[in-house]
Amino acid sequence: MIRAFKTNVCRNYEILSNTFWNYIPNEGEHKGKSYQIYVPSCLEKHPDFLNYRGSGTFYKNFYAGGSIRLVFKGVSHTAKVYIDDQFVTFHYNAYTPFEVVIKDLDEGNHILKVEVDNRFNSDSVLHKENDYMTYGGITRGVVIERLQSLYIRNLYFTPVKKGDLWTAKIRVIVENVSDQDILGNIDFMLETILGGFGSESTVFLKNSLTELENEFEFPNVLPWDMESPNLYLLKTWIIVDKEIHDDLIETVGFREITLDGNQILLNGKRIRIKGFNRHEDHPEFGCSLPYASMVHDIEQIKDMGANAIRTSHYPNDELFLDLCDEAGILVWEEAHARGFKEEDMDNPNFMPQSISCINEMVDCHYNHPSIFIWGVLNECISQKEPYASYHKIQLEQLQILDPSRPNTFASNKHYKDICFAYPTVVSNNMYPLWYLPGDVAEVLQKHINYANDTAGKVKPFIVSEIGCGAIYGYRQRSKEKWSEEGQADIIAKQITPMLENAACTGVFIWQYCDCQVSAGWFKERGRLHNNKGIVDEYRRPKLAYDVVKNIFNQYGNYFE
Ligand code: ADA
Repeated sequence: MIRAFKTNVCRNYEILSNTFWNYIPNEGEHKGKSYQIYVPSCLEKHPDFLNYRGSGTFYKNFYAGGSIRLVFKGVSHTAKVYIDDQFVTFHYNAYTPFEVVIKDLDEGNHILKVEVDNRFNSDSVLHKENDYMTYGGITRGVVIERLQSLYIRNLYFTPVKKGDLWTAKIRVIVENVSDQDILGNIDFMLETILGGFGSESTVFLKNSLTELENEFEFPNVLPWDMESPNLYLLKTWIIVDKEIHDDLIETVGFREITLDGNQILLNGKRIRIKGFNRHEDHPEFGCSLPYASMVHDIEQIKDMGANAIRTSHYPNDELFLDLCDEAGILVWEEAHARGFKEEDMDNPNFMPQSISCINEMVDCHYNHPSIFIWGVLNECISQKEPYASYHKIQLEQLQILDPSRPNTFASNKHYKDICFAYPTVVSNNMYPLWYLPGDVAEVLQKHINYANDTAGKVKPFIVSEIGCGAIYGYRQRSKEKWSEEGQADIIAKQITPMLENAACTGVFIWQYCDCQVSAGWFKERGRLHNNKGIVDEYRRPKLAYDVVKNIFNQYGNYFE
């Protein structure tokens, strides 16, 4: 399963994942041995590769011919792809999709070979020892598509609210993979099927360009919001000589995110964030969670009364974003970066790798109505130059790629941050009563005041992290540190002031579930886990679960 809905009816495609691939490791005691490894999965969940850090090669046979497009939703973390031993593409970063088009392939059997490397070294800035686990392997789905001479490469849908009327800007990118110039003879047809209540609007466009952009009116649609996440299928076809040549389908929702002073508005109403940070991590599946497990996460998160998820600290599997679209959960999607120090940001690969991640994230996830804000650079060096200017560049890049959504970065530089002028929303990670003492309400107000003074004008303010740890099953009525009672007590004191302060848009609890951390973090983290989950890594609720549920349910999704 690649997406939660069918993306093509006409285009011929085959899902190459959801089955076993041959795998040969290049390192360690099993070097050179041949394995059958399920794709998608994390290598470390196989009994022979528990702590594997190295390279290895995956093989898969396929039958095809003509022009094909290979799409990888996620390979962790560096991939070199070959077809019949011919190099076809390279990609770095586990958490963003990539694709390659191969023309004029002979009709017949072929071998797809993917060299996968999960080692940490100076070439890899984004993946390093960190407070979460970088796994190895082909961790998300793989698809092969057979293309005709023209195909729809992408589709971008931007809803706009004009009073009571919804319009949408629709941009379609078409590529010609043939040698012939056939651009003058194409009819594009955009058909929007307004599923659910039978209304339909069809627009015919003649165009000779490979990129087409237009704004359309949709008079009878229902909006997407947290309470009623109405989704529609946007179907796009290319018609050549009156025949359907290619198609692409996306789910879309009509909703608008705007900013007004310190307020974030969804369809004109001021939202209150009751959110969770979530790592894609599970003791049995690593970062390669099966669909049912993602569904369960969303059910628990909603059960606790939450309405938002921050994809800390990297772009998520699109299946999870599809589920958020369906569940009406607001998503802060974040480019890949956590806690970079000066030496990381000095690495010449830092900006190119970060910008690629931003570009791929926005390009591939643009249409998800659930994504209400883009984020970059969690807890990096934002208190001095030249690192501050890297924040500026990355936030500007988000603004260029998608002016329809706010953007932000999560700062922990507290009263020294010099970057608050750059994002459209200011966000702070803070851990009063855990890492630092202090009255929570006062600490919050001090942060807001500092942001308002330094950003030059008032912007919305989000608490992007707050939380405290507990080891599941460790119970002490004295509320000692690491006990479930202790966590339940502190979390109540932490989140209530965040929800009470009208200058604060809301809070993302750190974190939804306990997650494994990489070996280099052993000294910092008991059990090799970050234990601040409100549920443990198996999703067993700690005592704090009902405390959070009770508090979140006292506050609505919107400010009155
Ligand atoms: C930071 C960081 C998280 C996590 C957290 C913690 O704020 O952004 O990734 O490391 O602290 O548990 O201390």
